[in-house]
Amino acid sequence: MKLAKYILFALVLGAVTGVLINLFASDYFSTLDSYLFTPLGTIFLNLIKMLIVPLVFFSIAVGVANIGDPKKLGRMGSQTLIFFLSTTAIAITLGIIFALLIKPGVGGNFDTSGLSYEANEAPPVSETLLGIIPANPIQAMASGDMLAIIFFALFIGIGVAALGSKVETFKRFLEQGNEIMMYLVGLVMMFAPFGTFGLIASAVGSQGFSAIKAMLLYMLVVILVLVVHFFVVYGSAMKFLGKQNPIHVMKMFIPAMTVAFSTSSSSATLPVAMNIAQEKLGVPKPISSFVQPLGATINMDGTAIMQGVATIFIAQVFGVDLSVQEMIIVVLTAVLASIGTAAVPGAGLIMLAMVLEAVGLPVAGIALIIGIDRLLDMSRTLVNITGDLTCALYVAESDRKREAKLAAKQA
Ligand code: DAS
Repeated sequence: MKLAKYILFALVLGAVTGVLINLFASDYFSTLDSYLFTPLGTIFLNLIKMLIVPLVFFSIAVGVANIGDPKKLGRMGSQTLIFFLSTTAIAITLGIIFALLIKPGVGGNFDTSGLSYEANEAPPVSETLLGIIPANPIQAMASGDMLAIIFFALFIGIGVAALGSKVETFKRFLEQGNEIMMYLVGLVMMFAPFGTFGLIASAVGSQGFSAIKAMLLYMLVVILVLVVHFFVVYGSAMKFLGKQNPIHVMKMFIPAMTVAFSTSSSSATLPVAMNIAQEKLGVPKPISSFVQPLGATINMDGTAIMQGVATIFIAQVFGVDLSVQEMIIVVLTAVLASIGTAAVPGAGLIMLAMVLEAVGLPVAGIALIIGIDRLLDMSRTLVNITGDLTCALYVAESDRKREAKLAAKQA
């Protein structure tokens, strides 16, 4: 927990530094950013990113090999997917409801003339889903294609489980590779306070306060829904489904939350999140290494919340009244969009274009929110990664209950 205190201190120090420079020394920001903040942040980000692909590969392959029983794997997979899709649907519905009630896009003097936003072509969801099967797994690893890496590791794990003692040495290699990766995550986390300081100072220092003022109500609605979803939906799921004390879980998870907040990247946070789940929260390795990498890639409740609020906000700014059917389309599209959202900074905005197009809203409306999106991205990534942990706690508890029942039957 000592490290968590240092990271939190670094986070606050970075934010205060960013604000002070923004207020009193903005002329020096770019120099400080180039020679101090960005280098610190980049060193930390690259150290973590260096571990993601081998960690995800080793941990999923070993996890699936240790699960062995395909029925158990199938049950775990369906529980995980049902949890992910339902919490994401709840998230976006909350976003829509709060935006309809608070009306952040009504009354503000938003100048919509001349707005333009070049939507990066988001890959169609069908392409994302088909792309899960890697034609070239080495290429998938080289390009960090997480879904393809997960699929390939799953297959390797199934093969190792099926061949059993014949491939004992290879299984030991995978287990030792996973141990080494987990150790290196702990080592890299020693640098987290410096990296967090640099990333936050750079992100806060680069924000124009005028943009924040104009979009304050929109930002407050997104943050309010993120907080409600985090404490109410995840808190209840941790307590009633994961049978864990939510306060204890959230305290233990602080280092991962701060890495998510400072990097705005679920995939960069994944190694730390898995390390905490396994070492501090007792989630069995096979479950943590299946649920969390999958979640970091396809489960993004925080992003879905932003997409729900942003869609209603843009509709209000442009004076469009969405029908109930159109809102249902928004929910379905955003759930699909969150599957296709890459676990990197700003990816949620790219998929927002897909949601807006689905209900005929002007994609140019994204230009209204892009200026302050980095600050919101930090908070929604923290929610995204916590949702994955919550699911892992639920699947672990459900597995524990099942094992206990089987043991009682055999007794
Ligand atoms: N930053 C993304 C993530 O890593 C989420 C987003 O862009 O909305 O989770």
